Amino acid sequence: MRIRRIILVIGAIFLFSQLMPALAHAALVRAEPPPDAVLDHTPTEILAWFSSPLIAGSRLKVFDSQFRAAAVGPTVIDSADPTLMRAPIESLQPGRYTVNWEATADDGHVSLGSYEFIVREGSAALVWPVVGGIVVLVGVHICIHDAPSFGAATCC
Ligand SMILES: [Cu+2]
Repeated sequence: MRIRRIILVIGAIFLFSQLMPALAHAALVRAEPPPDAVLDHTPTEILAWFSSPLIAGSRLKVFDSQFRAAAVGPTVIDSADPTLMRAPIESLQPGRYTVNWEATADDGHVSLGSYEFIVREGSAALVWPVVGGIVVLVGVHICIHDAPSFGAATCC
């Protein structure tokens, strides 16, 4: 009975030691924008958190539905949280986007993955014409109101 127990313990230690390197690989834990998110506004930055600390070589890339690369700034590993990598991104048109991540864990092993998010048609494109319309209306109002007292020369 004692020998059998010792064999079991050794077996468990062996199994655990085999699993350890696999645990060190970096897996995506969460991201901002999150996978499958539907956004009203274009994101300004892609953030991705992993299950283990990352080292240089880790990177984020973003592609549109036509597989064209979106303008993404250099990927950096967050100085306060080494499990977080982040990359600034230029304004995105409405559409479906794929984030490809390549995570180099601190054991040197590389893992890859991707997820999608959607930038919804609308908000940014709708807000500006409305704001422009208000500005034009206010301008016209001031012109008409001020015209009699300041004379035609001050009117736009
Ligand atoms: Cu590894």
